[in-house]
Amino acid sequence: MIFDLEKETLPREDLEALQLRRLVDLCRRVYANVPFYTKKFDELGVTPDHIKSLNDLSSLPFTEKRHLRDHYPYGLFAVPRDNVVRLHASSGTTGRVTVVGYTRRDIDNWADLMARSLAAAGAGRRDMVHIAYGYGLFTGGLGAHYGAERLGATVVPSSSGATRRQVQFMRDLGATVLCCTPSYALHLHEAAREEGLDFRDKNMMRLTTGVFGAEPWSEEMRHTIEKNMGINAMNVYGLSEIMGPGVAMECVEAKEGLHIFEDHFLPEIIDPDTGKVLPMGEEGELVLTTLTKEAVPLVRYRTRDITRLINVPCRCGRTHVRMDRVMGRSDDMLIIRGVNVYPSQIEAILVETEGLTPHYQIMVDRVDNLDQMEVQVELSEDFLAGGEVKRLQNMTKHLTRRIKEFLGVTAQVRLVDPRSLSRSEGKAQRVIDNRKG
Ligand code: DLL
Repeated sequence: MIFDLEKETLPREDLEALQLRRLVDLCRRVYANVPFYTKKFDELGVTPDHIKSLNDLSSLPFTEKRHLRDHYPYGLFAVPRDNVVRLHASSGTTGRVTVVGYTRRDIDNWADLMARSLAAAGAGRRDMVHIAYGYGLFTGGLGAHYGAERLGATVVPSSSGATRRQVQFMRDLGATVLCCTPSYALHLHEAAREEGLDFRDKNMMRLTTGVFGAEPWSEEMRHTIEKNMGINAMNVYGLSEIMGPGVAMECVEAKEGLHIFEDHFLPEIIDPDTGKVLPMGEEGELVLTTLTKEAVPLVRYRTRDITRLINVPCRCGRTHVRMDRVMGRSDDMLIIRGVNVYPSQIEAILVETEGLTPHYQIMVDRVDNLDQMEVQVELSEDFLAGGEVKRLQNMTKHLTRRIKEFLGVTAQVRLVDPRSLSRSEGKAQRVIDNRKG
Protein backbone atom coordinates (compact mmCIF):
# COMPACT_ATOMS: atom_id res chain seq x y z
CA MET A 1 0.00 0.00 0.00
CA ILE A 2 1.19 3.53 -0.73
CA PHE A 3 0.50 5.74 2.29
CA ASP A 4 0.74 9.09 0.49
CA LEU A 5 -0.11 8.25 -3.07
CA GLU A 6 0.21 11.79 -4.38
CA LYS A 7 3.59 12.62 -2.83
CA GLU A 8 5.19 9.22 -3.30
CA THR A 9 4.33 9.00 -6.99
CA LEU A 10 4.89 12.63 -8.02
CA PRO A 11 6.10 12.83 -11.61
CA ARG A 12 9.85 13.55 -11.64
CA GLU A 13 9.43 17.07 -12.98
CA ASP A 14 6.97 18.07 -10.28
CA LEU A 15 9.11 16.42 -7.62
CA GLU A 16 12.18 18.36 -8.73
CA ALA A 17 10.25 21.62 -8.84
CA LEU A 18 9.09 20.98 -5.28
CA GLN A 19 12.62 20.11 -4.20
CA LEU A 20 14.01 23.30 -5.69
CA ARG A 21 11.42 25.47 -3.94
CA ARG A 22 12.14 23.74 -0.66
CA LEU A 23 15.91 23.95 -1.13
CA VAL A 24 15.78 27.72 -1.65
CA ASP A 25 13.56 28.06 1.40
CA LEU A 26 15.96 25.90 3.44
CA CYS A 27 18.94 28.03 2.43
CA ARG A 28 17.10 31.19 3.40
CA ARG A 29 16.20 29.74 6.78
CA VAL A 30 19.68 28.52 7.69
CA TYR A 31 21.43 31.60 6.30
CA ALA A 32 19.23 33.87 8.39
CA ASN A 33 19.00 31.80 11.58
CA VAL A 34 22.10 29.66 12.03
CA PRO A 35 25.36 31.63 12.40
CA PHE A 36 27.35 28.50 11.51
CA TYR A 37 25.73 28.48 8.05
CA THR A 38 25.88 32.26 7.61
CA LYS A 39 29.64 32.00 8.06
CA LYS A 40 30.01 28.91 5.85
CA PHE A 41 27.96 30.43 3.02
CA ASP A 42 29.89 33.71 3.29
CA GLU A 43 33.22 31.92 3.18
CA LEU A 44 32.19 30.22 -0.08
CA GLY A 45 30.67 33.43 -1.44
CA VAL A 46 27.20 31.93 -1.90
CA THR A 47 23.84 33.30 -0.82
CA PRO A 48 20.41 31.67 -0.97
CA ASP A 49 19.71 33.73 -4.11
CA HIS A 50 22.40 31.80 -5.96
CA ILE A 51 20.28 28.65 -5.91
CA LYS A 52 18.59 28.61 -9.32
CA SER A 53 18.55 24.88 -9.99
CA LEU A 54 19.11 21.62 -8.11
CA ASN A 55 22.60 21.47 -9.65
CA ASP A 56 23.54 24.47 -7.53
CA LEU A 57 23.37 22.20 -4.49
CA SER A 58 26.99 21.23 -5.08
CA SER A 59 28.09 24.83 -4.46
CA LEU A 60 26.84 24.63 -0.88
CA PRO A 61 29.01 23.64 2.11
CA PHE A 62 29.00 20.20 3.69
CA THR A 63 27.89 19.62 7.26
CA GLU A 64 29.63 16.93 9.30
CA LYS A 65 28.97 15.20 12.58
CA ARG A 66 31.84 17.10 14.17
CA HIS A 67 30.04 20.38 13.41
CA LEU A 68 27.08 19.18 15.46
CA ARG A 69 29.45 18.18 18.24
CA ASP A 70 31.33 21.48 18.12
CA HIS A 71 28.05 23.34 18.48
CA TYR A 72 26.70 21.08 21.21
CA PRO A 73 23.97 21.25 22.31
CA TYR A 74 21.89 23.89 20.53
CA GLY A 75 24.30 25.73 18.23
CA LEU A 76 22.79 24.48 14.95
CA PHE A 77 19.16 24.98 15.94
CA ALA A 78 17.31 27.27 13.53
CA VAL A 79 14.27 28.05 15.67
CA PRO A 80 13.81 29.52 19.16
CA ARG A 81 13.82 26.90 21.92
CA ASP A 82 10.13 27.59 22.58
CA ASN A 83 9.28 26.01 19.24
CA VAL A 84 11.14 22.77 19.98
CA VAL A 85 8.82 20.08 21.30
CA ARG A 86 11.21 17.09 21.47
CA LEU A 87 14.91 16.32 21.77
CA HIS A 88 16.76 13.13 20.88
CA ALA A 89 20.45 12.35 21.12
CA SER A 90 22.85 9.94 19.57
CA SER A 91 25.94 8.78 21.36
CA GLY A 92 28.01 7.30 18.56
CA THR A 93 31.20 5.45 19.29
CA THR A 94 33.50 8.37 19.90
CA GLY A 95 33.37 11.76 21.49
CA ARG A 96 30.50 13.84 22.71
CA VAL A 97 26.88 13.11 22.01
CA THR A 98 24.97 15.08 19.43
CA VAL A 99 21.59 16.52 20.26
CA VAL A 100 18.81 16.93 17.72
CA GLY A 101 15.49 18.71 18.09
CA TYR A 102 12.06 18.69 16.49
CA THR A 103 9.30 21.24 16.11
CA ARG A 104 5.67 20.17 16.19
CA ARG A 105 5.72 20.06 12.38
CA ASP A 106 8.96 18.02 12.33
CA ILE A 107 7.32 15.39 14.55
CA ASP A 108 4.28 15.43 12.31
CA ASN A 109 6.36 14.91 9.15
CA TRP A 110 8.35 12.17 10.84
CA ALA A 111 5.15 10.32 11.79
CA ASP A 112 4.03 10.59 8.15
CA LEU A 113 7.33 9.28 6.82
CA MET A 114 7.43 6.35 9.23
CA ALA A 115 3.81 5.59 8.32
CA ARG A 116 4.90 5.62 4.67
CA SER A 117 7.73 3.23 5.60
CA LEU A 118 5.52 0.76 7.41
CA ALA A 119 2.99 0.86 4.58
CA ALA A 120 5.78 0.23 2.07
CA ALA A 121 6.63 -2.91 4.06
CA GLY A 122 3.04 -4.03 3.55
CA ALA A 123 1.65 -2.98 6.95
CA GLY A 124 -1.74 -1.36 7.45
CA ARG A 125 -4.24 -0.35 10.10
CA ARG A 126 -5.18 -3.91 10.94
CA ASP A 127 -1.64 -4.77 11.98
CA MET A 128 -0.32 -5.29 15.49
CA VAL A 129 3.05 -3.58 15.49
CA HIS A 130 5.49 -4.76 18.15
CA ILE A 131 8.22 -2.16 18.60
CA ALA A 132 11.43 -3.50 20.13
CA TYR A 133 13.68 -0.63 19.12
CA GLY A 134 14.85 1.16 22.24
CA TYR A 135 12.60 3.97 23.46
CA GLY A 136 14.31 7.02 24.87
CA LEU A 137 16.95 9.29 23.46
CA PHE A 138 17.50 6.81 20.59
CA THR A 139 15.17 7.69 17.71
CA GLY A 140 14.20 4.09 16.84
CA GLY A 141 11.44 3.43 19.38
CA LEU A 142 9.50 6.68 19.31
CA GLY A 143 10.07 7.11 15.57
CA ALA A 144 8.48 3.77 14.74
CA HIS A 145 5.82 4.35 17.39
CA TYR A 146 4.46 7.57 15.96
CA GLY A 147 4.54 6.11 12.46
CA ALA A 148 2.58 3.02 13.44
CA GLU A 149 -0.02 5.15 15.22
CA ARG A 150 -0.27 7.46 12.21
CA LEU A 151 -0.88 4.41 10.06
CA GLY A 152 -3.73 3.47 12.38
CA ALA A 153 -2.17 0.18 13.45
CA THR A 154 -2.18 -1.10 17.03
CA VAL A 155 1.14 -0.41 18.72
CA VAL A 156 2.88 -2.46 21.40
CA PRO A 157 5.62 -0.14 22.71
CA SER A 158 7.82 -2.88 24.04
CA SER A 159 11.25 -1.21 23.78
CA SER A 160 14.31 -3.42 24.10
CA GLY A 161 15.25 -5.91 26.81
CA ALA A 162 13.43 -8.71 28.68
CA THR A 163 13.67 -10.81 25.55
CA ARG A 164 11.72 -13.86 26.70
CA ARG A 165 8.83 -11.76 27.88
CA GLN A 166 8.79 -10.03 24.51
CA VAL A 167 8.39 -13.32 22.70
CA GLN A 168 5.49 -14.29 24.94
CA PHE A 169 3.83 -10.94 24.39
CA MET A 170 4.26 -11.31 20.67
CA ARG A 171 2.47 -14.65 20.84
CA ASP A 172 -0.25 -13.60 23.28
CA LEU A 173 -1.07 -10.26 21.66
CA GLY A 174 -0.69 -11.55 18.11
CA ALA A 175 2.08 -9.30 16.78
CA THR A 176 2.08 -9.22 12.97
CA VAL A 177 4.84 -6.65 12.44
CA LEU A 178 8.12 -6.49 14.36
CA CYS A 179 10.31 -3.38 14.43
CA CYS A 180 13.85 -3.84 15.78
CA THR A 181 17.46 -4.23 14.71
CA PRO A 182 18.13 -7.31 12.55
CA SER A 183 20.51 -8.65 15.20
CA TYR A 184 17.81 -8.37 17.84
CA ALA A 185 15.38 -10.21 15.56
CA LEU A 186 17.80 -13.14 15.55
CA HIS A 187 17.99 -12.94 19.31
CA LEU A 188 14.17 -13.02 19.58
CA HIS A 189 14.07 -16.00 17.25
CA GLU A 190 16.55 -17.84 19.45
CA ALA A 191 14.71 -16.96 22.65
CA ALA A 192 11.46 -18.19 21.08
CA ARG A 193 13.04 -21.54 20.26
CA GLU A 194 14.21 -21.90 23.83
CA GLU A 195 10.62 -21.38 24.94
CA GLY A 196 9.43 -24.01 22.49
CA LEU A 197 7.93 -21.37 20.19
CA ASP A 198 8.43 -21.19 16.48
CA PHE A 199 7.86 -17.99 14.50
CA ARG A 200 7.30 -20.08 11.39
CA ASP A 201 4.25 -21.76 12.88
CA LYS A 202 1.58 -19.23 12.00
CA ASN A 203 -0.98 -20.86 14.31
CA MET A 204 1.30 -19.97 17.17
CA MET A 205 2.94 -16.73 16.04
CA ARG A 206 1.18 -14.39 13.63
CA LEU A 207 4.25 -12.41 12.64
CA THR A 208 4.46 -11.74 8.90
CA THR A 209 6.79 -8.75 8.57
CA GLY A 210 9.94 -7.32 10.10
CA VAL A 211 10.95 -3.66 9.71
CA PHE A 212 14.63 -3.85 10.45
CA GLY A 213 17.37 -1.24 10.44
CA ALA A 214 19.73 0.92 12.51
CA GLU A 215 22.74 -1.25 11.67
CA PRO A 216 24.29 -2.67 8.51
CA TRP A 217 23.05 -6.12 7.49
CA SER A 218 23.61 -8.16 4.38
CA GLU A 219 21.22 -9.64 1.83
CA GLU A 220 22.32 -13.08 3.06
CA MET A 221 21.32 -12.11 6.60
CA ARG A 222 17.92 -11.13 5.24
CA HIS A 223 17.49 -14.61 3.74
CA THR A 224 18.49 -16.24 7.01
CA ILE A 225 16.04 -14.20 9.07
CA GLU A 226 13.26 -14.80 6.55
CA LYS A 227 13.89 -18.52 6.53
CA ASN A 228 14.21 -18.85 10.31
CA MET A 229 11.18 -16.74 11.14
CA GLY A 230 8.96 -17.27 8.10
CA ILE A 231 8.52 -13.52 7.55
CA ASN A 232 9.27 -10.76 5.08
CA ALA A 233 12.34 -8.93 6.41
CA MET A 234 12.27 -5.33 5.19
CA ASN A 235 15.02 -2.75 5.40
CA VAL A 236 14.44 0.71 6.91
CA TYR A 237 17.13 3.38 6.99
CA GLY A 238 17.60 6.60 8.86
CA LEU A 239 19.84 8.56 11.17
CA SER A 240 19.16 10.85 14.08
CA GLU A 241 20.86 13.90 12.60
CA ILE A 242 18.54 13.80 9.58
CA MET A 243 15.39 12.70 11.46
CA GLY A 244 15.58 9.11 12.71
CA PRO A 245 14.13 5.97 11.08
CA GLY A 246 12.04 6.57 7.95
CA VAL A 247 14.47 8.50 5.76
CA ALA A 248 14.37 5.63 3.26
CA MET A 249 12.48 2.36 3.05
CA GLU A 250 12.25 -0.71 0.86
CA CYS A 251 8.98 -1.54 -0.83
CA VAL A 252 7.57 -5.02 -0.55
CA GLU A 253 6.83 -5.13 -4.29
CA ALA A 254 10.47 -4.94 -5.40
CA LYS A 255 12.50 -5.46 -2.21
CA GLU A 256 15.43 -4.07 -4.06
CA GLY A 257 16.79 -0.81 -2.75
CA LEU A 258 15.24 1.71 -0.36
CA HIS A 259 13.15 4.62 -1.64
CA ILE A 260 14.52 7.85 -0.22
CA PHE A 261 11.59 10.12 0.62
CA GLU A 262 12.76 12.76 -1.78
CA ASP A 263 10.11 15.34 -1.10
CA HIS A 264 11.81 15.72 2.32
CA PHE A 265 15.43 14.72 1.70
CA LEU A 266 17.74 15.51 -1.18
CA PRO A 267 20.36 12.78 -1.73
CA GLU A 268 23.80 12.94 -3.32
CA ILE A 269 26.61 10.41 -3.54
CA ILE A 270 30.13 11.76 -3.15
CA ASP A 271 33.63 10.42 -3.20
CA PRO A 272 34.43 10.32 0.53
CA ASP A 273 38.04 11.33 -0.07
CA THR A 274 37.62 14.24 -2.47
CA GLY A 275 34.06 15.36 -1.68
CA LYS A 276 33.25 15.36 -5.44
CA VAL A 277 29.71 14.43 -6.46
CA LEU A 278 29.69 11.07 -8.27
CA PRO A 279 27.55 10.17 -11.29
CA MET A 280 24.26 8.34 -10.76
CA GLY A 281 24.77 4.67 -9.89
CA GLU A 282 28.30 4.92 -8.55
CA GLU A 283 29.11 3.78 -5.07
CA GLY A 284 30.22 6.34 -2.51
CA GLU A 285 29.16 8.25 0.59
CA LEU A 286 25.55 9.28 0.96
CA VAL A 287 25.01 12.99 1.59
CA LEU A 288 21.57 14.22 2.60
CA THR A 289 20.01 17.68 2.69
CA THR A 290 16.87 18.09 4.80
CA LEU A 291 14.28 20.01 2.78
CA THR A 292 11.57 20.45 5.40
CA LYS A 293 13.19 20.05 8.82
CA GLU A 294 12.54 23.16 10.92
CA ALA A 295 14.36 22.75 14.24
CA VAL A 296 17.74 21.47 13.02
CA PRO A 297 17.81 21.73 9.21
CA LEU A 298 21.03 20.41 7.70
CA VAL A 299 22.68 21.26 4.39
CA ARG A 300 24.61 18.45 2.68
CA TYR A 301 25.06 16.29 5.75
CA ARG A 302 27.79 13.68 5.29
CA THR A 303 26.28 10.45 6.58
CA ARG A 304 29.49 8.36 6.21
CA ASP A 305 27.24 5.56 4.93
CA ILE A 306 28.44 3.85 1.77
CA THR A 307 25.82 3.06 -0.85
CA ARG A 308 24.74 3.97 -4.38
CA LEU A 309 21.60 5.45 -5.91
CA ILE A 310 19.33 3.49 -8.25
CA ASN A 311 17.18 5.61 -10.54
CA VAL A 312 15.54 2.80 -12.49
CA PRO A 313 11.73 3.11 -12.25
CA CYS A 314 10.35 0.81 -9.56
CA ARG A 315 7.54 -1.63 -10.11
CA CYS A 316 5.74 -0.35 -6.99
CA GLY A 317 4.97 2.93 -8.76
CA ARG A 318 6.87 5.17 -6.35
CA THR A 319 8.92 7.74 -8.22
CA HIS A 320 11.40 8.42 -5.43
CA VAL A 321 14.95 7.32 -6.16
CA ARG A 322 16.24 4.24 -4.35
CA MET A 323 19.47 3.72 -2.43
CA ASP A 324 21.15 0.36 -2.27
CA ARG A 325 21.44 -1.45 1.05
CA VAL A 326 24.15 0.33 3.08
CA MET A 327 27.27 -1.79 2.83
CA GLY A 328 28.95 -0.13 5.80
CA ARG A 329 30.12 3.18 7.11
CA SER A 330 33.24 4.75 5.73
CA ASP A 331 34.43 4.93 9.32
CA ASP A 332 33.84 1.25 10.10
CA MET A 333 35.61 0.03 7.03
CA LEU A 334 38.55 -2.02 8.24
CA ILE A 335 41.88 -1.74 6.57
CA ILE A 336 43.66 -5.04 7.04
CA ARG A 337 47.19 -4.90 5.73
CA GLY A 338 46.08 -2.35 3.19
CA VAL A 339 42.96 -4.20 2.03
CA ASN A 340 39.58 -2.56 2.59
CA VAL A 341 37.11 -4.88 4.29
CA TYR A 342 33.54 -4.16 5.37
CA PRO A 343 32.14 -6.32 8.17
CA SER A 344 29.05 -6.94 6.01
CA GLN A 345 31.21 -8.72 3.41
CA ILE A 346 32.39 -11.15 6.05
CA GLU A 347 28.84 -11.53 7.28
CA ALA A 348 27.69 -12.51 3.79
CA ILE A 349 30.21 -15.34 3.67
CA LEU A 350 29.40 -16.64 7.15
CA VAL A 351 25.66 -16.50 6.81
CA GLU A 352 25.52 -18.47 3.58
CA THR A 353 27.61 -21.29 5.07
CA GLU A 354 25.69 -24.35 6.26
CA GLY A 355 26.44 -25.38 9.86
CA LEU A 356 26.97 -21.89 11.30
CA THR A 357 24.65 -19.54 13.15
CA PRO A 358 24.40 -15.89 12.10
CA HIS A 359 26.20 -14.82 15.30
CA TYR A 360 29.73 -13.60 14.75
CA GLN A 361 32.33 -11.11 15.87
CA ILE A 362 35.45 -9.73 14.25
CA MET A 363 38.52 -9.01 16.36
CA VAL A 364 41.33 -6.95 14.89
CA ASP A 365 44.74 -6.56 16.44
CA ARG A 366 48.25 -5.52 15.55
CA VAL A 367 50.95 -8.05 16.37
CA ASP A 368 54.57 -7.23 15.53
CA ASN A 369 53.32 -4.32 13.44
CA LEU A 370 51.13 -6.57 11.34
CA ASP A 371 47.35 -6.45 11.26
CA GLN A 372 45.65 -9.65 12.37
CA MET A 373 41.99 -10.35 11.91
CA GLU A 374 40.16 -13.07 13.77
CA VAL A 375 36.64 -14.02 12.79
CA GLN A 376 34.71 -15.76 15.56
CA VAL A 377 31.51 -17.49 14.56
CA GLU A 378 29.14 -19.73 16.45
CA LEU A 379 28.50 -23.24 15.20
CA SER A 380 24.95 -24.49 15.03
CA GLU A 381 23.86 -27.12 17.58
CA ASP A 382 23.31 -29.64 14.78
CA PHE A 383 26.73 -29.21 13.32
CA LEU A 384 28.34 -29.50 16.73
CA ALA A 385 26.33 -32.65 17.53
CA GLY A 386 27.72 -34.43 14.48
CA GLY A 387 31.10 -32.84 14.92
CA GLU A 388 34.14 -34.96 14.58
CA VAL A 389 37.32 -32.95 14.75
CA LYS A 390 37.83 -33.47 11.02
CA ARG A 391 34.58 -31.69 10.15
CA LEU A 392 35.50 -28.76 12.33
CA GLN A 393 38.89 -28.51 10.71
CA ASN A 394 37.34 -28.62 7.27
CA MET A 395 34.90 -25.89 8.19
CA THR A 396 37.72 -23.66 9.42
CA LYS A 397 39.68 -24.26 6.25
CA HIS A 398 36.66 -23.64 4.04
CA LEU A 399 35.89 -20.29 5.69
CA THR A 400 39.49 -19.14 5.64
CA ARG A 401 39.65 -19.92 1.92
CA ARG A 402 36.35 -18.17 1.11
CA ILE A 403 37.41 -15.03 2.98
CA LYS A 404 40.76 -15.03 1.19
CA GLU A 405 39.10 -15.61 -2.20
CA PHE A 406 36.45 -12.93 -1.87
CA LEU A 407 38.17 -10.27 0.19
CA GLY A 408 41.83 -10.90 -0.44
CA VAL A 409 42.75 -11.03 3.24
CA THR A 410 43.85 -13.82 5.49
CA ALA A 411 41.71 -14.23 8.57
CA GLN A 412 42.05 -16.56 11.51
CA VAL A 413 38.73 -18.31 11.79
CA ARG A 414 37.64 -19.44 15.23
CA LEU A 415 34.56 -21.64 15.54
CA VAL A 416 32.94 -21.12 18.91
CA ASP A 417 30.17 -22.83 20.88
CA PRO A 418 26.54 -21.99 20.18
CA ARG A 419 25.38 -19.04 22.33
CA SER A 420 28.85 -18.13 23.50
CA LEU A 421 29.07 -14.68 21.87
CA SER A 422 27.24 -11.83 23.54
CA ARG A 423 23.84 -10.82 22.15
CA SER A 424 22.80 -7.23 21.65
CA GLU A 425 19.46 -5.68 22.38
CA GLY A 426 20.08 -2.74 20.10
CA LYS A 427 22.84 -2.18 17.59
CA ALA A 428 25.18 -5.18 17.47
CA GLN A 429 28.87 -4.53 17.98
CA ARG A 430 30.41 -6.71 15.30
CA VAL A 431 33.96 -5.41 15.36
CA ILE A 432 36.43 -5.05 18.19
CA ASP A 433 39.43 -3.23 16.85
CA ASN A 434 42.26 -3.28 19.37
CA ARG A 435 44.59 -1.35 17.08
CA LYS A 436 42.93 1.93 18.00
CA GLY A 437 44.15 4.05 20.85
O1 DLL B 1 19.85 4.16 13.83
C1 DLL B 1 17.91 5.49 13.24
C2 DLL B 1 17.18 4.24 12.93
C3 DLL B 1 16.42 3.64 13.90
C4 DLL B 1 17.20 3.72 11.65
C5 DLL B 1 15.69 2.51 13.60
C6 DLL B 1 16.48 2.59 11.31
C7 DLL B 1 15.72 1.99 12.31
P1 DLL B 1 21.45 6.57 14.58
O2 DLL B 1 21.54 5.90 15.90
O3 DLL B 1 21.76 8.02 14.49
O4 DLL B 1 20.00 6.44 14.00
O5 DLL B 1 22.39 5.75 13.60
C8 DLL B 1 22.42 6.06 12.24
O6 DLL B 1 22.89 3.76 11.64
O7 DLL B 1 24.19 6.43 9.70
C9 DLL B 1 23.84 4.02 9.51
O8 DLL B 1 25.24 3.91 9.66
C10 DLL B 1 23.16 3.04 10.45
N1 DLL B 1 21.91 2.54 9.85
C11 DLL B 1 20.65 2.95 10.08
N2 DLL B 1 19.78 2.22 9.35
C12 DLL B 1 20.51 1.34 8.62
C13 DLL B 1 20.22 0.32 7.67
C14 DLL B 1 19.34 5.26 13.72
N3 DLL B 1 18.96 0.01 7.32
C15 DLL B 1 23.34 5.11 11.51
N4 DLL B 1 21.25 -0.34 7.12
C16 DLL B 1 23.36 5.36 10.03
C17 DLL B 1 22.52 -0.07 7.46
C18 DLL B 1 21.88 1.57 8.94
N5 DLL B 1 22.86 0.86 8.36
